[in-house]
Amino acid sequence: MGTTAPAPCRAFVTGHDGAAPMRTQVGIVGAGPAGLMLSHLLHLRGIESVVLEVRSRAAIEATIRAGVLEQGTVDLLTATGVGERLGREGAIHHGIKLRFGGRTRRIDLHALTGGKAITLYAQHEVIKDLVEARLAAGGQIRFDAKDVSVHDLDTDAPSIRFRQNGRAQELRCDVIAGCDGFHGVCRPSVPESVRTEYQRVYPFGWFSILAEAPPASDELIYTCHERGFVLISTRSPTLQRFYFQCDPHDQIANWPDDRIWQEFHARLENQEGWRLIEGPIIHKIIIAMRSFVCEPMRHGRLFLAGDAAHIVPPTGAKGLNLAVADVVVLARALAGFYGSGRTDLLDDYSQTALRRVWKAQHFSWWMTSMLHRSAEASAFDLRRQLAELDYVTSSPAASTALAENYVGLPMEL
Ligand code: RFL
Ligand code: PHB
Repeated sequence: MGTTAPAPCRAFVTGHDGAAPMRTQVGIVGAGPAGLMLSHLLHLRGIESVVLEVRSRAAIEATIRAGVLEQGTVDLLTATGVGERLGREGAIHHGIKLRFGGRTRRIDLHALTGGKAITLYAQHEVIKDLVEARLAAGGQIRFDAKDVSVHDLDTDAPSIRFRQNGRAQELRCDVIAGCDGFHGVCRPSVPESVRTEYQRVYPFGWFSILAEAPPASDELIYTCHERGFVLISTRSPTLQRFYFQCDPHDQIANWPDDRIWQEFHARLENQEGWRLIEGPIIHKIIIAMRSFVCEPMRHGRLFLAGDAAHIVPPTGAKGLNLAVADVVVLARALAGFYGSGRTDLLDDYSQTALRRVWKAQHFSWWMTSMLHRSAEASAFDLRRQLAELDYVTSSPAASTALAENYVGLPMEL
């Protein structure tokens, strides 16, 4: 990075068809949790940004994804003034359950982590809260920004080109944050010769449903059954989120509602008298599962954050939380850059973020392999898997390791 911090400047909106290009300090691609949270944190530090989002506001506010917020994510949203509705509507869970071999055991997150917990609050509600906060503070989010491309990354004056309402526009900035998710344009804009990608694709996926039903359990249940994994989660007293392990190439059309409920009942019911409560299914989706990391997370003036740089299988509930942890590191580094011209924090961004990313990768891979049934598993593997679950749920040392990771490692660990 250059050694002098550019002076702050106000973003203004004009096309580049003959008019002056727009200018801001940090150009952010993507209005997911990473992009919106970064814009919010930068605003609180007096740094300007413009967010460019390919989809409409209605679309991003309706996309159903994550549900589990780590303690650190909740604390950050609260401390930065966007946690009011989360505090009212989020459900705090002090434990999770693991079900295997016909029994259910509880991991007491609260007791094992010195009072921490997780909060169930849907990702699209976090998105709504952040969009509202940014717009109320005069922040610029350009929805429906098409054909976004990033340029001059290895200079001090990178730029983003896009089309809006059919008009070609350019946004000049000091720094670009690539927060455009796994399928975005920022990561592929880093030359292949300077990035390394680490990947594991799993031979199974998750069939996910939203059902209008009362809660099936007061806490999440992660189940390892001989027919495959099941997760019982929740969204509200009237809406439940359930998942079962499936073939990632399966088709939703193969799963009429009756067959879905039969599969849940077959995998969940045991001698303990618990029964899943059915209700109308209002959403079905099949999710493929992969672990992925791109290194480094920075190229010149482009900084990648969140799913643009890494993907975890959802079993550890880490993706959104990792995206937030990345932008905490990035916002602090940018504050150092604009505040005193220091560039060391930006230079360290990738290394600092990756330390936490790889720990979350390990945890997500571990939870996934411990809880899913693989077609290639031998009788030995199955016995070993049950022994591991038995150990994890009965040894205080092992349960503490699970709990500490599940509620979230400290933001910069
Ligand atoms: P996102 O959310 O994908 O946002 C990227 C945004 O960029 C936009 N975009 C572009 N904009 C402009 N130009 C382009 N060319 C663009 N290309 C894309 C997109 O429209 C989008 O708005 O990435 P971000 O911000 O990094 O956030 C990551 C999280 O969304 C993701 O990791 C989580 O949803 C993962 N995840 C979970 N994470 C948790 O922490 N806890 C959970 O409980 C949890 N459960 C889950 C999950 C993900 C799931 N699915 C569907 C993969 C459960 C599921 C089922
Ligand atoms: C969810 O509620 O969507 C959810 C919960 C836990 C996970 C993944 C997803 O591990």
